[in-house]
Amino acid sequence: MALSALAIGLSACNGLPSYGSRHPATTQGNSMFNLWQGSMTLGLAIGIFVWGLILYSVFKFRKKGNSIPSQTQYHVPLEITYTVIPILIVIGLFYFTIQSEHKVDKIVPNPAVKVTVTAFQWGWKFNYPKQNITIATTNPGSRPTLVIPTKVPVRINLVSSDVIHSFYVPKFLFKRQAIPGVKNTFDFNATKPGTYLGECSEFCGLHHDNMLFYVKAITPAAFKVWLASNHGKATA
Ligand SMILES: [Cu+2]
Repeated sequence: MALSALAIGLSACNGLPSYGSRHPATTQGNSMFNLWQGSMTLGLAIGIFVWGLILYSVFKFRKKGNSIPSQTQYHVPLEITYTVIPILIVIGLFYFTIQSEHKVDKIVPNPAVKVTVTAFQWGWKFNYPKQNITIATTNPGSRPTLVIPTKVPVRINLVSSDVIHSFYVPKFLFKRQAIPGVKNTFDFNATKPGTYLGECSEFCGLHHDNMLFYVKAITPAAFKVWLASNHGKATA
């Protein structure tokens, strides 16, 4: 527990390797990224310890003759120790996972902008109801852009108009299903300006692979200008 707390606590200051993960572009993604770094570091530390013990035993206790070596089974304190330690590790990992999950699923009362994202066969529609802006896939394979401000919370209400799709932005380390008849709500805070590729990650029919889109994060000031110049527009 102390070890997992240490590993996951350490990862918050980002001195640990990424272990093959993308570096996320949202605060919610950062929380998952830190959990991943901490869990991987802890797993690696335990792995090294166990491999060390195995190698030590292999060399130290090689067959040295025909006498039966000392028998150490039913060593109760040892058995209790190696039952309790893994339980504490699992409790530690569970605790940090729940914490991260709460951060990712947290809905703020007043998001800076609300967007209704509709997935359909085979494309996306991004609607900003308050500003009356709609951006959607027009011809098959065109990639609409979801424009969002950085730093502030963005609310997404995700729906589907036909079958199950999945909203996936790899750089956000985030994926959520769009289910007909269900509204899935989540927030994200983009940390820096950039354009990130998004995709549908639920096989939803023949042209599933056409369901690509972009998320473009711009500064709040630039976003204000963008909203004003696109007010009332429906574009592709
Ligand atoms: Cu789809």
